[in-house]
Amino acid sequence: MEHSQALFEEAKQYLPGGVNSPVRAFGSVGMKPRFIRQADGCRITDLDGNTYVDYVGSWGPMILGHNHPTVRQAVLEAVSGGLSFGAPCPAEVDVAKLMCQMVPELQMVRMVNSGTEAVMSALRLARAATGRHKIIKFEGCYHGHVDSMLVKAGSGVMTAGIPSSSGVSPAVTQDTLLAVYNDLESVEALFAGNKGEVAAVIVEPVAANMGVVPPQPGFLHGLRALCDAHGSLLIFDEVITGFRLARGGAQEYYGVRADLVTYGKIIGAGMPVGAYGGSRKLMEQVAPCGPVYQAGTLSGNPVAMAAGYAQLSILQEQPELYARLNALGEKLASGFSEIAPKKVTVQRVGSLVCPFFTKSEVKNYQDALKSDTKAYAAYFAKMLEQGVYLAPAQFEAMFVSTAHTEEIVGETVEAMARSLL
Ligand code: KE4
Repeated sequence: MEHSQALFEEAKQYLPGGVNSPVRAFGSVGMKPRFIRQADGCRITDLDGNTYVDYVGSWGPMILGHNHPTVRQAVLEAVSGGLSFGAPCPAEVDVAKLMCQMVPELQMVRMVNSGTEAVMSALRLARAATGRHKIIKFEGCYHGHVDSMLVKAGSGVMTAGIPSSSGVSPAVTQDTLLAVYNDLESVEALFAGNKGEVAAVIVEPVAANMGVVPPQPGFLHGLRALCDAHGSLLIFDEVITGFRLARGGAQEYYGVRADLVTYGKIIGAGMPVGAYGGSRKLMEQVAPCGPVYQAGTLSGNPVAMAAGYAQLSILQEQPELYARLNALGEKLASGFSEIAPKKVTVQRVGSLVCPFFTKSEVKNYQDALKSDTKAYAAYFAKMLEQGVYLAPAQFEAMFVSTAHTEEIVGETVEAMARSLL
């Protein structure tokens, strides 16, 4: 581990915390990060030659596993034609069209370069479309580092224990209203207290940034009804759930229609891609056909589009992969539940799994905060020692891929049992 350690010291000279995204620094588990040299299938290898079964999967994009031959080939072919044109290219139309085929509710999308950019743009469009300013979000949900969303956000913000980031102007967050996940009454109260002012409700249809917190029955349908009743838009942030829960994402999985959806991760297959989309009526308000300005030098980049198209095409052509993915998720979660002591509550939706180190069900941010993050850190360290690479933070998800096998998941459960001894 000396190579990673040495490089981490050097990295800290040039990169804040030695990383380009906070959660990677292993701060929450009190360890030093492994620098990864390569990845293949469900495994990653660090600079010191240690190989791990990977349940981070680059935080979601690697649904087919790392270095998938079809995705790799598509990228190599695209690269030979040039990296970026700053002009329309066929690949971006291919991806947009395929996304709209896979998600029936989607009529039009705009490509951007990250989930954060997708959220930022969707919020702007929602405000323009409704002429309203206020946004309802949920404690513990993470929507990227958009200023107005860094209020009681999940993921790295929650891990760092900073309820919201410094440097965010109060003028920006004054229009952000906070509700409690899985609590429709808290949403109703905000609507009642801000009549005619709420542009949109933005929600992770499965909250996967405070660990994995499923929507309670009726919660998402209830949000749909409240938005309809108050003339507000419903935004599903599907940066994690999009094309993971089903080809049609959470809208298909739960049978609830959102007005706008944000995407990231899987649609880039590991390359920097985000997108937002919805009805043609809404999306045609975006420049250049409408007054909502949004732009990006590398948006729709031909190489990134080639990667995303290759991965999405496999998911579109082989829907049976979802049954396999979800069965692996079930095996992992049920296996862990069987061995987990009373102090661990395992929660799962599809191929998203999270062992919470707390004894009761986690339905919202306050429940999640009861987790014993020190116990999680000890579990993380023991799993890493056994060659299993997990999210270095309690408030994240385990991501299963189609490159994991029944056997590998079984071995992971055995490693979990040993880690809890
Ligand atoms: P990016 O800007 O990181 O591409 O996407 C932001 C984002 C938006 N919405 C949801 C639901 C997300 O989960 C994310 C990003 N997810 C985290 C993992 N919890 C990214 C990992 C990181 O921050 O390093």
